[in-house]
Amino acid sequence: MQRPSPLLLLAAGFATAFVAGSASKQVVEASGSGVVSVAEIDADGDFLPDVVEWVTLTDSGSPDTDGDQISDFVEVIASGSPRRESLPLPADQQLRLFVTGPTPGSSDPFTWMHVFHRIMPVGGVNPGVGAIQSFNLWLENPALPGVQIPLNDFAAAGTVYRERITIDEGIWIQVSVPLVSLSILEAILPCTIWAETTVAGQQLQSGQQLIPVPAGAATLVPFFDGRYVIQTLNPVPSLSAPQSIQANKVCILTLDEDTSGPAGTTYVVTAADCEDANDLECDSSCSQSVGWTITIPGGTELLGGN
Ligand SMILES: [Ca+2]
Ligand SMILES: [Ca+2]
Ligand SMILES: [Ca+2]
Repeated sequence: MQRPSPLLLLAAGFATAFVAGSASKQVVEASGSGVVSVAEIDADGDFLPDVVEWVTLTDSGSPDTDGDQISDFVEVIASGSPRRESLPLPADQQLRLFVTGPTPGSSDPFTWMHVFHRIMPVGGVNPGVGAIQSFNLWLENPALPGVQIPLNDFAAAGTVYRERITIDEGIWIQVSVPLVSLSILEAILPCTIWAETTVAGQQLQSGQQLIPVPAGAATLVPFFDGRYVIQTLNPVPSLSAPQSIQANKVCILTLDEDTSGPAGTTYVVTAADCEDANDLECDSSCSQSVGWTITIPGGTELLGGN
């Protein structure tokens, strides 16, 4: 019998964190916990926590980054274009998953997983939170092609639940769970964490690609016009002043599909342009990323929109 790989053991431990945490089934209402966690800090009140706006490349100081009168939350949950003016997308049952890293200088060392739903009325009737009929979470890694490692028991101590009922944009739900420390997460990179849910009969999927970069863990963010940005999971502390944050340097990458196999679809970076994102600077070494290859379980289709 083959011994399980260290990767599988690490990932199993990752899943165990959920199982162990489920014993208490502690779900904390944002307003009732008494302790404000990073998953609840939402400076601009648009329902996306500041830490999530870092990985979505939206402005945590503005509820409408691109000023097109459509809120950041609505554009992000609908896989729209929160950084570029655009027309409204159809409002429907929706799901997005994000993983964020610890904030430099914070006493909270955990990475977090955030799952957002938007639930819309069905046939003129608002089905409420009970419309969520099934929920699955799993992790995939290119080293274990075709294996879905379940992370199913979606509750842990410190879980944050937030809900907002809007007039014509549905019910918004956030469930955020503290995961492992960043160093443990980095040990199992690269990987993709997936969520699949059934809402009012519709099956929805959302995935977050996590990759190792010199600054730590990062994610691939759909940016605009089929291009992507590699963004760190958390702000990177300045080397000279650890309590301050380095400029968020981004490169906009063009990916061309290369090969497809059991481990996922492999893309080659064929162009890397510097472009401002919310006044963020581009890295002068951006062009060096041309020629990189990135393998994504399931391909880019399910990573969301722009
Ligand atoms: Ca916000
Ligand atoms: Ca915002
Ligand atoms: Ca907008």
